[in-house]
Amino acid sequence: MEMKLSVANIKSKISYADKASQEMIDKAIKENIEIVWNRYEKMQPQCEFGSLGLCCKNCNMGPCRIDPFGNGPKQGICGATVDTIAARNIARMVAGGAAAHSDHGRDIVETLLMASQDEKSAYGIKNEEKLKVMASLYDVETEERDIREVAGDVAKKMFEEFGRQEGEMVMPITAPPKRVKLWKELEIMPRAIDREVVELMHRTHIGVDADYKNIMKQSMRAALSDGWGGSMIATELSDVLFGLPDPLRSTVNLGVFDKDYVNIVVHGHEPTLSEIIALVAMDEKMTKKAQEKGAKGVNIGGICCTANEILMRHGIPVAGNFLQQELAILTGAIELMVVDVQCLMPGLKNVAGYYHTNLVTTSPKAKMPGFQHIEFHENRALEIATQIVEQAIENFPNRKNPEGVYIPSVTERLIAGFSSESVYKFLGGKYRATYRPLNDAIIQGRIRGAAGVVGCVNPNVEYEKLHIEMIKELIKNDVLVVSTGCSAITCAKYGLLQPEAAFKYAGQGLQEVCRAVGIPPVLHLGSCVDNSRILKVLTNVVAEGGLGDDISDLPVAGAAPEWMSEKAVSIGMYFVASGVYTVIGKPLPMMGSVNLYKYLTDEIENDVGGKWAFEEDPIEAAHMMIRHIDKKRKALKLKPMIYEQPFKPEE
Ligand code: SF4
Ligand code: MSK
Repeated sequence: MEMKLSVANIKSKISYADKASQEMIDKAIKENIEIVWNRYEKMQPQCEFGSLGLCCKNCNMGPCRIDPFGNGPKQGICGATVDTIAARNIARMVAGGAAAHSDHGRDIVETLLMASQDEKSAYGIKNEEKLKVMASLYDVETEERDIREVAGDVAKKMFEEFGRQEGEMVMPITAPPKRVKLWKELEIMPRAIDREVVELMHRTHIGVDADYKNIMKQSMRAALSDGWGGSMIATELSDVLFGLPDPLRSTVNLGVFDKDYVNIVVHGHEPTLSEIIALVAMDEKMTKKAQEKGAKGVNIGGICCTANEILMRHGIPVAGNFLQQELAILTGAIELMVVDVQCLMPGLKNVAGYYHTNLVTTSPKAKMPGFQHIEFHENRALEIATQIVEQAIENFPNRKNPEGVYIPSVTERLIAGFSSESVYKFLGGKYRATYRPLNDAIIQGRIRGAAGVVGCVNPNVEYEKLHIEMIKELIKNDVLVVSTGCSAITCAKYGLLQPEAAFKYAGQGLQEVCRAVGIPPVLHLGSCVDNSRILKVLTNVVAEGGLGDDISDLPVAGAAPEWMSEKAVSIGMYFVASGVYTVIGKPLPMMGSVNLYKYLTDEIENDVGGKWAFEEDPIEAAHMMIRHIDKKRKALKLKPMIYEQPFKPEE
């Protein structure tokens, strides 16, 4: 009975999903293998106190929960009100998200430092130009100096961004000057990443900050230290070490695996290991070894943001998004899945138990029961990557049921690899890199504005529907979409990252722009930390002129329709604090506090120019963004949209 109910509910959650996912979920149901959707079902009903942000366990007098409707307690044992408790809960989510992104950034700085000191390092400086831009920002001398020396000094200066005890962070001063001035006036200019996260944890300890607005103020400062700090450092230095992404073609979905090959999944977030694994897997020696074991070669497919990192720079196919990590193993064709940090489901162990798949953790920060641990050290990158690839090859003959291997023959073509720099080139034309044509297209009413649609996929909503329906509605209304993370992978699976998508789905104005420059209506800007690229694009648009002098003036909006991680809360908070109207699907877990709800969705706009909105219906959410974009267009006194009549897309 329980299983039947569960199957019906799961089916209702995946009816919109891509064919490959549907096939693999059916396989899991048929073979009675528990996956994330089953666990979600078993968890119902979920705790309402938690969902509404009314539960506190910040000290051992608690846990306490507030009863918003009945005659139950209205204060925690210490006297904390619903506003304090809900605000502290959101603040701690921001702290978790900012910490995760920024620790990723710190790892990349360490890699740069190591590359600068060790001539034999597997990592080099691929993008000297960008390193010099960073050097000039951090006051590092470059004239007549060895590039490694420069890299070493830049890395040391960037370390200060994490632990500086005096003054403010350097990276956020790259924001538009008016925005920086506002942050300083509001006292939310971040001072140092670790400091802001630590202070947020301090303030939310029992008996410290009980003023919900003051807690949100520090939440914004910590989030800004992520977006304009840790995440931006991760992006910029990944470009320095691994090269600036350039638009390229690739494919996506579980069909990227091949039953005749040794299949390795790289999953997680950091590019340091996956870059080298990709390199080793392409080595002819590895092909030979694979052939000795009866395979044709070695094949790599990525999941989550690790996938985005190696897609953006090498065009390595993407196997899937967050909710496809278990589905990949269900093919029975995965010899090894290697993970680093973030968005890794411990439940992978259960699925892998039915197959021959080796699960390998590599970060000392992320060990998991049932996973083999092969610790990754950047100074032995090649050796460790080789060990992992060889282990996968050795595992090829161990497929439990070679006849039962099933890989859905579903793939989709895509174009990825956009960056704030390549948007310059593309939209600016080949001869003069500038944002002028993009600004002009907005000013003239060909493009209505731009939207960043980013973030996770979540079993608590209809899988992928919210992303796709929202994005189609936006581009139909001439809104250019930029995307990152699992949202971008989702767009790829539905063909939205192909130039032809403009002719199928975009309004006439956007379609004309896409046709003129040969871009898709949705631009893949990279991984979760690469949301910092969106901040750069917005800054460049402001700098180009004609659309106001701050990010909050621009006809733009942001969204994370299926968000689930704490990182998404930090991302949302730094976009809001940067002046962006940000719509998420399910509300933040704080709806039990009317005051906090009012502040985050309304009053905060008076402070920072951006605000939150919650809307699960993707079409309505898209129209909320469009209405906001139109409001900004009106305030800028821009011309009406050129094509006012509803446009019939080409067949
Ligand atoms: Fe309860 Fe206050 Fe302790 Fe939270 S901090 S658990 S509200 S006593
Ligand atoms: S991987 S944080 S599920 S986007 Fe960056 Fe995807 Fe969300 Fe993880």
